[in-house]
Amino acid sequence: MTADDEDETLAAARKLFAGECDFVWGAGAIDSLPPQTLPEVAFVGRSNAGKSSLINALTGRNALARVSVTPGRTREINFFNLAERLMLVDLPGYGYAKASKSLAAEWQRLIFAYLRGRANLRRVVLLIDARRGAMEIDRAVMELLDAAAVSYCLALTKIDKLAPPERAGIMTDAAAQARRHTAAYPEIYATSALKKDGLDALKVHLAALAQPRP
Ligand SMILES: Nc1nc2c(ncn2[C@@H]2O[C@H](COP(=O)(O)OP(=O)(O)OP(=O)(O)O)[C@@H](O)[C@H]2O)c(=O)[nH]1
Ligand SMILES: [Mg+2]
Repeated sequence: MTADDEDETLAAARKLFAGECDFVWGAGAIDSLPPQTLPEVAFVGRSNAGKSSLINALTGRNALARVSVTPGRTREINFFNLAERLMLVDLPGYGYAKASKSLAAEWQRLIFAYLRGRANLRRVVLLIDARRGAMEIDRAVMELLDAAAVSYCLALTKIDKLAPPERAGIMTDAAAQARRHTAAYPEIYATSALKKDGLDALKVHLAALAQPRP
């Protein structure tokens, strides 16, 4: 790509994410998912990893997806229609220790069923809290995605909480994780929803999956 092409790609991606974005559906069970009308991108990760915050930051909204200091905020699979071109999907977090065992198991079943069975799911953004790195349950999700041949990219979140040298280390670790998994993209996105860092690269990655403009 020439520099001009790159500028154009970035401008188009920014424009897409600055467009209309509306909540269209919340599904609490696998049999209540909306029809598959648009390519979908799902934000997946441990409870409190920053999924809802990242969706808000990407779309420039403060309160599109509900964010909370209490983990376990997002309880349904929420669908946001971005400009009639891409569906952004906010999933409940997994690994929420304080949820009752049965509720945690139920959420996990719902999340895993969605990830395994959604034909128009084009990409998963697997969020990893940069302070914690990938944990056992993240690796289990990566294996599930590998097995289901759902391609995904890793996005580190809350990088504002780390000093630059620590960031470099966690990026190297994440890249090593990605290399070990067949369905993972090698590129790692380092983001801060708080400081609005690292959003452009992710917008470009996701905009490439959107339905072409009518
Ligand atoms: N410092 C900092 N805090 C963040 C960032 N992104 C999210 N947070 C905080 O992390 C907490 C969890 O954010 P959410 O976006 O609700 O996380 P989630 O992954 O959607 O959580 P669940 O829906 O419970 O699974 C909130 O207190 C956010 O304010 C970030 O980039 N930097
Ligand atoms: Mg959430």
